[in-house]
Amino acid sequence: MALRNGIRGFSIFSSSFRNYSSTGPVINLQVNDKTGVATVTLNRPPVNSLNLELLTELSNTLTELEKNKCRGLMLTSSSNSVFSAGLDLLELYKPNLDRFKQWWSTLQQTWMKLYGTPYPTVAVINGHAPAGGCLLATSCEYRVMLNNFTIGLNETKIGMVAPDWFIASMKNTVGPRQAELALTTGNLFTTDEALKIGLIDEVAVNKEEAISKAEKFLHRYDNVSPLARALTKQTLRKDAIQDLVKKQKTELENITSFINNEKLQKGLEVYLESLKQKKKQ
Ligand code: CO8
Repeated sequence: MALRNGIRGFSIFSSSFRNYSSTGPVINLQVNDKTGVATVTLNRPPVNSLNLELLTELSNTLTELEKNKCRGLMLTSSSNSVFSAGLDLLELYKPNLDRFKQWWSTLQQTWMKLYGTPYPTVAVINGHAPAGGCLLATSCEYRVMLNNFTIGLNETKIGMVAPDWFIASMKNTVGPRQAELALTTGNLFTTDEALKIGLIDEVAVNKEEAISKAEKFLHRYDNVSPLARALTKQTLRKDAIQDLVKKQKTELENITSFINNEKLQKGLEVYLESLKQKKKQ
């Protein structure tokens, strides 16, 4: 499938999962023919939670971009208030185990692809980015965030443990000291706080400015050999990726055997209910 300039969604992938259906393409892809820069927009209202369908489309988009020699990627959201709410908690709550396994493997694959792209990547964070939303952002090489939102790995706050590769992405971004503080407290950082600890690189007042800052970052590579750049990035990031390659099956087995743990399921139920209650207030 050739890339073209213009927004399109993938329709070739199965999009009708029982109880998980969506009304349209959950990923929009726009490629600038002149620069080769792709804008990938997460489009799964209301909060871009990462369910199987969204992750499958994102993963396939990344494969397609790599095949088509993409020169840069901007990852953003179609929402005005949420970049991504992270993993879709409904995939974790009382899951169908076959689907659950497929979902978790797709999450692993998507992370490995995004973290290891040969081309430069920027997250244009135009809304809240908790947990898996923060993972997507920290998998990119650069982050521009709008004011008045929050970002962080809040897993401990909701009684979960972030997998090693979530932690690796955070460590790679803010360093071990800040990562330890951020992960153990489960803190969600405001835009200003995130800037202070290096969790984001720049702040923008609106999406237009954020895109312009992201493009400026990508232009830094105009006179850098794409191959030398890609090999250097691979060298810097390969340990975390190889670590997951080695243990992806074991991790999947472990998490599958743990997912129906009564306490975990009860905790999820309470948390999902609290999100609903918050909405009513
Ligand atoms: N998954 C599924 N549904 C969600 C999620 C989610 N992550 N987040 C929100 N929703 C739902 C809400 O329940 C609500 O549903 P409904 O319309 O049916 O009532 C709808 O989306 C809209 O949500 P809000 O009203 O809360 O939207 P706001 O715009 O007010 O707020 C926020 C947006 C700030 C993103 C807020 O929704 C929020 O805080 N969400 C939860 C974020 C979160 O804690 N995510 C953690 C996910 S877990 C993860 O990513 C990593 C786990 C790794 C370990 C796994 C080991 C097992």
